[in-house]
Amino acid sequence: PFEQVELQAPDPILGVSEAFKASKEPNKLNLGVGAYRTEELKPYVLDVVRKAEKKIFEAKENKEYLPIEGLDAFRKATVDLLLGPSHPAIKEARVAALQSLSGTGSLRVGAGFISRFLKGRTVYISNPTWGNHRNIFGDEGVKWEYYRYYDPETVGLDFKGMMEDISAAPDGSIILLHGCAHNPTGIDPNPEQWSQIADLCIKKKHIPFFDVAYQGFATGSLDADAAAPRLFVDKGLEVMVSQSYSKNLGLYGERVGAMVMIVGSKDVAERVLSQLKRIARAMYSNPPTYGARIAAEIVNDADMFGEWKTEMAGMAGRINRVRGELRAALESKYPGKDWSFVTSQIGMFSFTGLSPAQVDNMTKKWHIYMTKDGRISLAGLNSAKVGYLADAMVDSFKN
Ligand code: PLP
Ligand code: TYF
Repeated sequence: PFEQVELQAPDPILGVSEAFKASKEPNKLNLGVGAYRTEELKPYVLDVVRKAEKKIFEAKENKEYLPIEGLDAFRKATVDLLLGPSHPAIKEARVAALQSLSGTGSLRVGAGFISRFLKGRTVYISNPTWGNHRNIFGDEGVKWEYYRYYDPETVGLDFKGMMEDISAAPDGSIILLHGCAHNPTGIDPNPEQWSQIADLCIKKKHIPFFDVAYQGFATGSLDADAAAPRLFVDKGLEVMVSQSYSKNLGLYGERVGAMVMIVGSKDVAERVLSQLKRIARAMYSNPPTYGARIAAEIVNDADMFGEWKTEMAGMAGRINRVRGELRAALESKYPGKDWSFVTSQIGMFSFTGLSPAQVDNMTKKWHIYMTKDGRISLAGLNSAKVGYLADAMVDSFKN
């Protein structure tokens, strides 16, 4: 029965890490996956995470199953971070929050909810978007379509196209939006544009679904980076949100996140949570304890929360510094071209506009590993490698 199984192509992003590992070139550089590296290009465990781990270790907590909905202290922390702790929706108890397996697992539970309770509706995703969105909705049998997002002419947002496509979608569609630091383009709507998108969702009775994977990584501020979902909730929209702590707490492998729905009443929230639990039960039964304890310790303790904010601003600051250095290097090596996009884009990534053939040149000739769509992760770059990267980009653009 297994003879007919075909070989599946590697993930277009995680496959880049595999290729990088296999390379023996001394100059090799991995700008593929969005994972933060130190200036020494080493993985980084936050000091505040180590501190929380020590507390957890000393408390000698047991390893019992968590409830299906997850750790209460974590669920409180995650909603507080998303909306701000004094938000009226929290007081009104109209928030359903399920701890789940980081951003991906949370999105998958959300997709399961759509396939059961919003049957027949289509999810609209940006073109381009994080590649796994298509798999996640597709594997739950949820139909998806693209809305226009990126304009290669301006290397900016195609706001007009985006609004036209969201307008043309059937009433009551689900509109997937990146909370901040859009992956892969690094281009977000501005506050006025967000407001117009929210008003259009109200008019069309659309359901916004925010994928919040980079809170704190766009500006370095948790509150500023949650402005878009907060605006939508404050305008009275009911929203779905997936949250991830992979990047902002550096908890990639611990799988910490949540599927959150802000709905019209406490009664609806209770019923919605009961169904999210039912979906999780068949998928993985209950979420892992360790990472959720870390996140909860940090967010629910004023001192550690402050330390986290400082370390997060440090990570965002290092990325922004190499952004500036890369732009300056490119401008000096290839003055005829407009490189302003390097610093106008935000978050972990830069969407360079390199074509697939030019990306091939980056990898084959320069051993710089990156995704085929021309995205580079600036979190994997340091000052020492900026000049080398700029040389490779200039060489690739000119060929
Ligand atoms: N959504 C977006 C836009 C992402 O870039 C990522 C990757 O970090 C995720 C979701 C989910 O990642 P994770 O499952 O590690 O939280
Ligand atoms: O876009 C990225 O690089 C991150 C990491 O299947 C990631 O979102 C990439 C692919 C994937 C899971 C996480």
